Amino acid sequence: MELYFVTGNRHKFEEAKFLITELEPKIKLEMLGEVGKLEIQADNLEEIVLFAAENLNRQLKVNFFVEDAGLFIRALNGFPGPFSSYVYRTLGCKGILKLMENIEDRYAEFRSVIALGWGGVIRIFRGTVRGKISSEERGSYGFGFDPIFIPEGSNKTFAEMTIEEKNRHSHRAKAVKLMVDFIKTVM
Ligand code: ITT
Repeated sequence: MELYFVTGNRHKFEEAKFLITELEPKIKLEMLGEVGKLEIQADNLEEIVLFAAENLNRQLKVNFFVEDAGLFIRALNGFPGPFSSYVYRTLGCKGILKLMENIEDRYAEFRSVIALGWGGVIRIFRGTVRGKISSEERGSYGFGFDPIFIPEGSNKTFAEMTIEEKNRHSHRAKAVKLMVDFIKTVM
C-alpha cells in the first residue's frame, strides 16, 4: 500500500523516507508534489496543516500526510515561526543572523506538525527540537535554516549532519516516528 507525503520539498521527503523504511514492504512512501495543496497563512502550524489536510482529504482517495514546520526564536518572540518559508526566501539565514547580532539569548526550537489522512480520518502528530542559533552559518547538508541551528546535545549545526544524524534530533523525525507508531497499530 502507498502512503503519499504531499510536499514540494524533496529534503523533507528524504528525511521522512529514512524513518518509514520500518513499515516497508507493506507500506511504500511516495512523494506527491503536484496536487493542489492549499496553504493558508495562519499564525499556528496546526491550523495550516489541518486546512491543507482537509482539502486533500476531499480530493484524494489514498492515505497521505502533510507537514508544516517552522523555526521559533525565543528572543524574537517566536519569529519566524509559521512564516518560516517566506522569511527563508526573503531574509535567509544571513538575515536571521543579522537580527540576532548582539543578542545573548540564542534559544530556538524547530517545530513540526504532521496531519495524516488515513482511511479518510485526519490525525495530528507533533515534534519539537530545542536548540540554539549559531553565530555563523556552518555546513552544507540539509536545507532551509539547517546551517544556523544547533540542537541541544550537539556541537554541530543540522547542516553538518547526515540525514541519519539529523533524524536522531529533529522535530520532523519525532513527529514522523509518532505517525509510524500509529500506522503500525492499524496496518
Ligand atoms: P511544503 O511543500 O511541505 O510546505 P516547505 O519547504 O514550504 O515545504 P515548511 O512550510 O514545512 O516547508 O517549512 C517552512 C520553512 O521552514 C522551510 O522552507 C525551511 O526554510 C524551514 N524549515 C522547516 N523545517 C526545517 C528543517 O528541518 N531544517 C531547516 N529549515 C527548516
